[in-house]
Amino acid sequence: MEMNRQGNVAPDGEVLHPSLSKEAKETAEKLRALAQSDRLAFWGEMSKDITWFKEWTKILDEGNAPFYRWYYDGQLNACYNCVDRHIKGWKKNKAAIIFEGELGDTRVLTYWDLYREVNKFANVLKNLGVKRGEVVTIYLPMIPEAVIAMLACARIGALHSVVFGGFSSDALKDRINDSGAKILVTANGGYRRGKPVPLKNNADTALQGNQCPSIEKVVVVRHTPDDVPMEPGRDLWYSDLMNEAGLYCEPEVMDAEDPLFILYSSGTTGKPKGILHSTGGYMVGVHTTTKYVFDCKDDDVYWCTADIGWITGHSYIVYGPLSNGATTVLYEGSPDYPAQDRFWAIIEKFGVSLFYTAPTAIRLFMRWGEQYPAAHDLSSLRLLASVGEPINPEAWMWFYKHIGRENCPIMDTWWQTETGAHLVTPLPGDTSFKPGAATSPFPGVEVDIFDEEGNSVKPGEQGYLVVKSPWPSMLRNLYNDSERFLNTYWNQFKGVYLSGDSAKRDEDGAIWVIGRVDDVINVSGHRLGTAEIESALVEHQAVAEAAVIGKKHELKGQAVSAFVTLREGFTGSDELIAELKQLVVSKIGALARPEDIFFTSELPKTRSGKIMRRLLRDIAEGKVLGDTTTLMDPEIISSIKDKYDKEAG
Ligand code: 7RM
Repeated sequence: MEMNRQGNVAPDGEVLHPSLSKEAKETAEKLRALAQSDRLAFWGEMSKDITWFKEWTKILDEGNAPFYRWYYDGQLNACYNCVDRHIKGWKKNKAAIIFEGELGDTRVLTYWDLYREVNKFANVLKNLGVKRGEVVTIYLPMIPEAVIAMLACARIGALHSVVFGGFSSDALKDRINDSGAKILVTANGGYRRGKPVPLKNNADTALQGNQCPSIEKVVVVRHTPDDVPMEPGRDLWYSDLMNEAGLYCEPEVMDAEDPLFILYSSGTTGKPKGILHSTGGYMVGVHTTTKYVFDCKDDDVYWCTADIGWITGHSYIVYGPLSNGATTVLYEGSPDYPAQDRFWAIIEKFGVSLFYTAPTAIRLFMRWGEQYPAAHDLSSLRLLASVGEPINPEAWMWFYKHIGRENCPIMDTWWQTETGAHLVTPLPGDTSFKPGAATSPFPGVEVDIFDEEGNSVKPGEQGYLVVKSPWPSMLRNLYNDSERFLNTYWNQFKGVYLSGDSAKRDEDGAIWVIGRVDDVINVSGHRLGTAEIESALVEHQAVAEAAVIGKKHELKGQAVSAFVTLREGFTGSDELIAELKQLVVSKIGALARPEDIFFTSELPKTRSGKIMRRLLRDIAEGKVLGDTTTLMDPEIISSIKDKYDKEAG
């Protein structure tokens, strides 16, 4: 039904926006009421949208908390839910994936096409000896083969471990070795702003000299015209294998609690954590949120601009939209290539109706100017959404006005790799939006904000954002590291999930996420651990010690900023700075490159020897120094500040 959808900004900044439809409003009310009256019954009801080979009879097992089990006597297959069940009716001919290459090449895969390709690649993997429960590493650009490979793994019960194509060979090597993958799927290359991304070369570097002993075969998708060396006996062309593969592969019957995938994510200390998701609960979580948060309907064209290498790509490019039988757009390139209106051209070209992107991108668009979206017909859009970091109210309003043209509500979705699916977000049926607030828990999710003692804080007070009861798409464990799983998420407050974010509630109860409380930094919506970057820096012979912080950055949210002490006999220079930046790029990837590196003779430490990064952040951001009472030597910090203000500030 048509409604007058004129936005209206209230004096306090609140945006009064009519409900997306009468139906959306009723749905939101119904979902919230059901979840309120019986949380588990709500999640039971939601699970009915999933096709189960064997219906579950038990919804939640809390016996071995926090190793929760959801729908645990049910059986299903995630690939079957995303593909097979849609080819039985009219959706057989519906576009499942619309791929737009950086060069402007378009490929459309219908559900039937996707079904065929996935079946064949599932057979390829089986022919290569991949068994249920084993791991396949996927290191691909944003091309349909990435989705095909993921779903093929799910079909045969293998776990995929997707490594973001922007990660370096070292990062790839670490992730392969942690997971013990047998097969690596990569491409001869990808595109980034007209330049080739040498994925296969990176893979070769990662594997050279038997550095990844678990890898038996490398499957290479030919995506660019570039020639790459192929190692006989190890490297195989994707197209050759597909030509020989059988057309049908029976989907494995998986238990709800069988793992679906691993995805590595940065944590507070040490190496990235292998976050493990299950099949049943994850599918219910991503299906339900895609359906209700995005109001995803059969005639929508949905576009999420994230990369498949991140959880947003897993949940909201692949599993959520495809499980809903939606059309999902896959774009390989950058927002400014060949021109700064590329996103708006894509929306216009495909008639995108649901658009999900990140605040860092929106801030970039703001800087480029509203003339770029203004030059395009964006009238197909009906709902916008944001993820990755807090969206500042100015960016929210710009998004609302210049992209949504005051006709589209904005879903500011807070969630994490660990949570699998949205946990805090408005719903499309809402009529009042607070720019900058993730707003309310999704129905059936119990979040709270705690002080140090585990008491709920008062409105206006900042505290730890926690989840008080289990939810279906929660991570099940860290791969091969249960102890770290318990320590990171569950040991601060008993029986309560610690997100690592801080937040506050306003007088109306709306939740405002503030940011990380730990040593995780957020660069353009990408999670990086300070520890990873520091250990890359100290590998340089000149570096004695390094402290990395996230410094406020207008576009990226945070920028990597490093404080470095040098070994005896070395002095800081521009060349050394360049070398150190390059070292970080080669160890982790370009997204971790430090924006600035500052040499200092000492780092501020506590009596127990911990580097106080928070004080360094105060210095870098030109703030008044916070509490310095726990420092071993308070003199040091003021001398660093003086030197910084003189040289860098
Ligand atoms: C989905 C994703 C998770 C971290 C999380 C937050 C931050 C994400 C929002 C947000 C404020 C949001 N997974 N974050 N979404 N902060 N508002 N809507 O990003 O594992 O890569 O990162 O991202 O700090 O803990 S992630």
